[in-house]
Amino acid sequence: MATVTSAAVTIPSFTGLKAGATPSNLAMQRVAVTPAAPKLAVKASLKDFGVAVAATAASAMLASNALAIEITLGGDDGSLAFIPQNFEVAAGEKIVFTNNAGFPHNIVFDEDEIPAGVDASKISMAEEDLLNAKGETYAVTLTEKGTYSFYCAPHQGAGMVGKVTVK
Ligand SMILES: [Cu+2]
Repeated sequence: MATVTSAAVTIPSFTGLKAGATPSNLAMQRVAVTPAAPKLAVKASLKDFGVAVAATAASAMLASNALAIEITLGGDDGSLAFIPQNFEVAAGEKIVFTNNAGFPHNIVFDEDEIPAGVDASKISMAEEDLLNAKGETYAVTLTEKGTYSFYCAPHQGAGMVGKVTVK
């Protein structure tokens, strides 16, 4: 567990991506169980293991070719929000939304605020589908560059909206 976690969270740090991203489905499932761990683990692993671990993680990343960023649904303070609310990803990078607090949540892309030619229904959860338990995830990969707005259907009125820029 410790080995997988430190390797997983070292990768985004090494590549300059945001803390919380992980390289594989396996690692993502483990991270989802402990959503508070990644940022701390990134600092600790780099400090403790330094360049050797980063180099190993980079090799694993190239082999798996699966970057990912994790977005938390609902703050520990009870806030109804995507955390972070605004973020950037590379085209083709997996975005994993992880249920944390204040659920049920879901992720619906606004058909009027996504790049032309992108089908909102193919990247969104259905409005009636909900993440009902802590640690549940919804993953989406965006390949068209541009800005995408999305919201949580149950909490849109409470301001649970977000924006991702695909570069
Ligand atoms: Cu919500």
